[in-house]
Amino acid sequence: SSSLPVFSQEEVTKHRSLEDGIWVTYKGGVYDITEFVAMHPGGDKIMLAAGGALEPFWALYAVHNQEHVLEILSDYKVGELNLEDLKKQQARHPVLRINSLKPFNAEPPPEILSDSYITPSAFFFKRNHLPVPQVDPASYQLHVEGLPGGVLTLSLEDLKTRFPKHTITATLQCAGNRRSEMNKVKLVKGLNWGIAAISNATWSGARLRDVLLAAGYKPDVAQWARHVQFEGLDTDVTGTTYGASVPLNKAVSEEGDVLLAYEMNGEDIPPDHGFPVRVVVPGTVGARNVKWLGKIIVSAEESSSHWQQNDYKGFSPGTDWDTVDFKSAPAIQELPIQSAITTPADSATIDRSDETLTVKGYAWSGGGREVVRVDVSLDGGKTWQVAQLRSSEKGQAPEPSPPPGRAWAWKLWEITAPLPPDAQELEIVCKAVDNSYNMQPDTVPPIWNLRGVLSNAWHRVKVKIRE
Ligand code: HEM
Ligand code: MTE
Ligand code: MO
Repeated sequence: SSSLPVFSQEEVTKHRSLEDGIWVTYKGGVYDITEFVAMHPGGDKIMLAAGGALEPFWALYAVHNQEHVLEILSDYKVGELNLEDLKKQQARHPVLRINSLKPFNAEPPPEILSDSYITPSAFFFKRNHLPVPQVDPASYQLHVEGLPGGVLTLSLEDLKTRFPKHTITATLQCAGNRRSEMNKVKLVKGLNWGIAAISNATWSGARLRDVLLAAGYKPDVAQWARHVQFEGLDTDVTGTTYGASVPLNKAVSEEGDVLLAYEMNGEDIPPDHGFPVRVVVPGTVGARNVKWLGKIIVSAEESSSHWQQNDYKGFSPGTDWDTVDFKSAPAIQELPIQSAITTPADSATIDRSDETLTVKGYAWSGGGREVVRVDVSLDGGKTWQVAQLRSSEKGQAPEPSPPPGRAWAWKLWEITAPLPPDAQELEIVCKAVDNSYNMQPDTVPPIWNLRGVLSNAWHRVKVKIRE
């Protein structure tokens, strides 16, 4: 194999169509699979990997963990990937739909979300306000300030060895998820996210509670302190860092499960997701889950950052940019009940001969509230059926129910129903219910807001039936 040419990722990514050829990479090898695509037993899905790595897809479809699959692949080898690109590769897969390149913001195609309960890190949505900082794990320091004991400074090693390692499964959702549906009602300010600015992962690290206790936290601190502020190591051109805060009681509660996470899905957190340490505040809007964490400050005040004070707040549909007063609304913390349909895609065509239709999606609620039901309609909301919920990978035993108030992870749902006999078009709708019986609003206009946050109306998808 040493005689094969070496290619850059850029070169591989140019090959994403039948005309240009279809190339993929696997464990540092480059493969031209143009001829194989039409023979693939798994059909069109193979095109999702075009121009990128196979690994994250094969993590979703375990059927590929077989000798004969690797033998087929080996027939198509055309070269090696250069070493630098091999190292960088996993973080940014070309299947991601890019919302902005600088800073990097991207979401996966929706159907990938419901293909696995745990979202592979390569497909996890990426939301950055500022350039991704390169942090050297050997010299990394975390400062904990504002407690009577003075400043506590921890290395990555300290964090890993001085505190018990705790693992949770938690869904992160950006406040701007589904913003594009608000944009259709009336233009809003912000990245035009589809329905996939939400993902689910396992996170491991030290409990924030344990670190605060080690830094001198005692119950009497709660007499003056109300918030825990976080500062990232990412900065804007003026040197200002990303920042956010959460209520002190969430941070110190034994049931809060707030982590200073150094692992995502069992591996070091990838650079895009906050390497080497991010705070994971389960049940809380993505924006408070500060990445590349540099500083923790226990305080009487909320974070003074732009993103805590003048962004990530909800307003009336009647409020515009001339009248908005950001001081008048609280910072978003827990998020409302949410669900969406990941397949079929909007304006897909279904064959009448299929006889049944399978609809899939996700559902999640903030604040540790558990999703207890998802209703699906095939007729725009006139009649409803209850979908099947799942909280583990397909084919695996269901996870035990989380303790009340600590349902941090989403549920995937699915329903297979007969195609209505006379319809030529279907309007598929989903809505979820959590254990406080919170439900989603049926339309967007009453919840429209100028920043396009908290977009959680019933999700609607129209499909055509081909006779
Ligand atoms: C099934 C090969 C890429 C999705 C299979 C099977 C083979 C294969 C041999 C049948 C396995 C068996 O039943 O024993 C390959 C090769 C690939 C590739 C050589 C790359 C060059 C992909 C990608 C995806 C994918 C990128 C998804 C994005 C699937 C699915 C099935 C499948 C969903 C199962 C189909 C079923 O259950 O009937 N593939 N595959 N494959 N493949 Fe791939
Ligand atoms: N932390 C830092 N330091 N910088 C950021 O820009 N973005 C926040 C949050 N933490 C951000 C951050 C926002 S708005 C969201 S939605 C989540 O990170 C996204 O996390 P992810 O990129 O791991 O999906
Ligand atoms: Mo966000």
